Amino acid sequence: MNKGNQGFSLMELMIVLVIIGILAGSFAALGGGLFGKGKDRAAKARLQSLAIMLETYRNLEGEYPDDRLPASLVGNRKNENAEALFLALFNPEYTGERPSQEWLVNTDEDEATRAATMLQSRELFEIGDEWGNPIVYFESLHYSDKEEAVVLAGVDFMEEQSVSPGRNERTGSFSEPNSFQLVSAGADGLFGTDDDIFSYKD
Ligand SMILES: [Ca+2]
Ligand SMILES: [Ca+2]
Repeated sequence: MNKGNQGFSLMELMIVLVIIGILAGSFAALGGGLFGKGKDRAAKARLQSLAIMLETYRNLEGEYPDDRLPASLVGNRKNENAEALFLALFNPEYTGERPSQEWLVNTDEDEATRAATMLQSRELFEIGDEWGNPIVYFESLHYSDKEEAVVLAGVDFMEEQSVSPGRNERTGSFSEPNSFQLVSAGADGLFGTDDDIFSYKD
């Protein structure tokens, strides 16, 4: 038997390795894309379940949670309406469904002067999105002139951004004029970009 036919030549091996490399690369890209989309879906689902909790809250309490901190707790003026939403949903007297404690973040790392919720901690948490940034909450009673300073988690730094209630692009009037708006900064961790997620938009 000719020695040259006994196995793969070096050239054949290299071709096979290149093909395996290309296939592995495309599977990784495909998997990454699917994973990214899955996280977006989970983020949207989180906003939707939070929106249902707010409707439950209104059924039980007669109004949506306040998006302002009580005067006794006003601190660094950052993440305030996200913190107000946390205080409302973790109020010991509230009997409806609460967000998972796994969702809680505290990107501005502040504390209340007293433990104001059913949790032992004095931390002024925010309800966070899938990427660890606060979900911004606007209650329709206070849309006018509302501007929220939000501290973003970032990767190695703390970044601050100002966020205002969303308006209809055509008419300029506030979206959801009789209820509330929930907004996540999305995968890029910045508000005002295309991947932002809204409770009131598909
Ligand atoms: Ca906080
Ligand atoms: Ca964004």
